[in-house]
This record gives sequence, structure tokens and C-alpha cells, in this order.
Amino acid sequence: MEFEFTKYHGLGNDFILIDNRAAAEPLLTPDQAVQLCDRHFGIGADGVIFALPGQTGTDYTMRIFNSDGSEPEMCGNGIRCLAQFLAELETVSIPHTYRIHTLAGIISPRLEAAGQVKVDMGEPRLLAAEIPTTLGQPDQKVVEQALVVAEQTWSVTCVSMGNPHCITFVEDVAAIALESLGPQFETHAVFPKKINVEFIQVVRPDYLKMRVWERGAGVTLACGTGACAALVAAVLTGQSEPRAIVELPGGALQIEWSPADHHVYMTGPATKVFTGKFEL
Ligand code: ZDP
Repeated sequence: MEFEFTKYHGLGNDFILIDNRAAAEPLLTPDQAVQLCDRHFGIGADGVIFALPGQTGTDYTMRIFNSDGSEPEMCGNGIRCLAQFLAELETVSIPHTYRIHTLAGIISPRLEAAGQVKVDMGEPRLLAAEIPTTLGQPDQKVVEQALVVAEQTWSVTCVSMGNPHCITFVEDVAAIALESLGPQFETHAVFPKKINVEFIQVVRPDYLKMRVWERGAGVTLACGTGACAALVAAVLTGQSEPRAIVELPGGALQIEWSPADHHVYMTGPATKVFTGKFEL
């Protein structure tokens, strides 16, 4: 069978987008997604995103498979790409807000001028049981808890943006051995659903630098949910203002944890790269 796809990226976090509006289940299996994400034997991407019909009164449903075939609840860079993809399929006028059903609840990306998308990411979830992690008490926040990884004790803060994140503040993100530390955090026994791993350098209270190891995808150039989780962790630990720029290897996102409604808002670009066809 022949499939059409469009390749998008959000700050170098790249995805294969599939028009799945005519069917309620993804047109591809997780194994096929792994094959397509392969950068040597496939198209190459950090994940495959499906634009499915809406559920529970929403405009559309987003499903995503990571490059290892696992299915995360949410994807921040991905939902900006999905919004641009849908806008192109339907030709909408700007600004336009979509309500998208995800495994992390309803998320609303808003298309703005100059290819920017501002996403209402909802409220962060902070209790240990919600992350989930067995660090600390289930009904308490996980803020600056000691965690031993690679024979070193790290002070970690955990935040769920629908998907789980473990944030560690460091002096210099460039000095972190991400390739070796990332998988050891990701698969640590205290994280039953595994974890996305962010190392953050606070440059100023309104400017954070981040490097990320993603659950199911490894080192990526950017992670939208991770940038949101990092800003929340920086506010919880008194290091940042509620609005800051988060600089990732692929570029910068503007993140705000609104004191008014406690939602996190993420603003950044989503860029179309090319369209193509493949056969499976
Ligand atoms: O939670 C996970 O398993 C992540 N790998 C999902 C993807 C997150 C993403 N990078 C983002 O931008 O939020 C797409």
C-alpha cells in the first residue's frame, strides 16, 4: 500500500506527519513507524504523528509513536507541527485555534503570524504518583530529590506535562555526558513509565539553556514538553521567572507558566520540510 507523508520539524525535533483523518486508528503499526524513523533505512525522524478524527467534541485527535515504537501521551513540538499540517490540509486563516484530543487530555495550539504556534499545554502535574515516580511520597511534589545515577548523586525535580520529565540543574549543560547518562536516567527503577531527561543551565531568571535525552527517541535537538517542564521546575526551585526563553540545541522556545490560570503556554515555530510517498 502507498502512503503519503509530510515531514515537519519543530526546532530540529523532526516528525513524519500522516493524514489519518479518514480512520479512527493509526494507518501504521508501531513497527512500521520504527522502520520509517530510521535515518539510514527509512525517511528519518524522531517520531510519527497521526492526524485522526476528533473525539469528545475536539477538532482532531493526535497520536504519536516515538522512533522506538513506544507511544507517548503528548508531544509539544509535534503538536505545533500537527497544527501547521492541518492548517495546510484545510487552508485556515490566521490566527486559528485547534482543540486536539491527546492521551494527555485536550491541548489547544493556536496558529499565529510568521509560522509561530502558541500552545496551551494545560496545567503541569507535579505529584510523584502523577509523574509517575516512586521518588518521595506519592502525594508530594518531587523537588530537588536526591537520585543516584552513574555512581553520582543528582538533585532532580520531576514534572509531568502529560508525559514524564526529570529535570536536573547544572552549571554547564555542554559538559554533560548526555549519551551515557540519558539512558541510565530514562530506565531508572524509580520511573515505572521511564522518563524524559533534561539538563538545565539557568543563564538568567528569564533565560534557560537545555539539553535533552528523550524517552524512546534518545538525544533530540529540541523537546517542547521538556522545555515546559524545565521552566516549571525552574520556577518551583526559585530560579526563574514564570516567563522565560528556553534555548535548545535546535533553537529557542518561549515558555510561560501563567500565574492567572496555571496553564503552561509554549510558543515556537513549526516548519514544513518536504512531502513524499512510501510503500509498505
Ligand atoms: O514522552 C516521550 O516519550 C517523548 N519522547 C515524546 C516526544 C516529546 C517531544 N519531543 C516534545 O516536543 O514534547 C515531541
